[in-house]
Amino acid sequence: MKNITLDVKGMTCGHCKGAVNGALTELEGVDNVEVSLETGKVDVSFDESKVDQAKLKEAVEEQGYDVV
Ligand code: 9UX
Repeated sequence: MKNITLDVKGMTCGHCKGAVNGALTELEGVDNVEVSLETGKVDVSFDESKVDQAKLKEAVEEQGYDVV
């Protein structure tokens, strides 16, 4: 299991948080997601044999947010 933190721009309300959380959680191999609206940080723990950082970034971007 690997832990990373994505720096996400543009999340300001609870729906943003839910959208990002849901998009990541539904990915195969994602174990845990923690979204902070205050800091824009999204902690993700995932199985490296099933998913990678690029996929996680893509899933967040598909929801309409920029990942730094
Ligand atoms: Mo809330 Mo987020 O109205 O893009 S869903 S700010």
